[in-house]
Amino acid sequence: MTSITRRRFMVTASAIGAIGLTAGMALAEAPPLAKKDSYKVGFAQTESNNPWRIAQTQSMHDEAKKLGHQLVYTDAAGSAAKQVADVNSMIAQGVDLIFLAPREEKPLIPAVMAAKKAGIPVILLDRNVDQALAKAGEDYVTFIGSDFIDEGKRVAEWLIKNANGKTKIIELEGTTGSSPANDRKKGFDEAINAAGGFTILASQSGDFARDKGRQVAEALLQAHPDADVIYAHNDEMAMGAIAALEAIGKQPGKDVIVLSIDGGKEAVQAVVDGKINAVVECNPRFGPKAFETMMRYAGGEKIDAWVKNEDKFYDPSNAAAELANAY
Ligand code: GYE
Repeated sequence: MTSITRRRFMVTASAIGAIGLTAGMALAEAPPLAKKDSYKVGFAQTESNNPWRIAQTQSMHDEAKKLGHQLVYTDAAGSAAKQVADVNSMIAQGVDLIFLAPREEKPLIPAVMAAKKAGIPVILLDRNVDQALAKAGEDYVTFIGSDFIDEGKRVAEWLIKNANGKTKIIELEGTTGSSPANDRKKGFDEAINAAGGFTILASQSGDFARDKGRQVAEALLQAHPDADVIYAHNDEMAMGAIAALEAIGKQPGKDVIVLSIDGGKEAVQAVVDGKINAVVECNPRFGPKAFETMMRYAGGEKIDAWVKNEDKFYDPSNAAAELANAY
């Protein structure tokens, strides 16, 4: 580099830096977190209508308390618009960092960007945002959560091995536009289609909710009375499907194979009782990993784009033994 080009390079670099800082424009990196003994931290929850969410919230509260951090908690009550408003209110309150469980992949992008612009780092918990619109390490720090594609695939693999001639599937999808619904469908459908011999008769959203799941299962069972497998993207909808089956005199787990994801106590008990055939766990106890990741970030460590949770698998071979450990 000649001295002229070097000088020009330095001028350009500092000009970009100045613009970036004053205008809050596209910074190359997620906002830093200053080192402190205790933090005021936001946790923007999506809803509290199931044991999974309640266990996650409890775990966040417990860990914050244990470590002496203040937790500013909001519950979006199932509305992405409210969740965006919740994040904006956390920004206004000047929290140090925001843990965000984005209800859907696209609608929460403005919240992530608003926090970034305000210089507040965001850690995504349990659900992800659209990867074409926001990036780990740039727009938010990292995504902590399970491999949802693999969860769906593990359900499919169990079915392929244990179907015993049952091949006609009803799929109950999670919240439309959420990363676990998208990915649990992708992982399952791809593996099932690759195996051959199975038919997905219908696939419809039950919004990860018990009663919605029951209603959708009821309607789909009526339209497809020959269905002999129900794959639900979470336990709540699986429990709803069990109620729908019992209401028409079918035995869940026997006449119709029931498969689920989450692995809460009620579902693991249903495996023991023979009403659910297999469940892939999705661990909701995020507190320790969330705060540990935050502290590593404050310490200047480079955080991977994805901090992965490992999930167990429950079927009749281990459900009774694992029941006590299920949330
Ligand atoms: O499976 C479901 C919850 O985002 C992984 O959301 C989570 C899912 C979980 O409401 O029960």
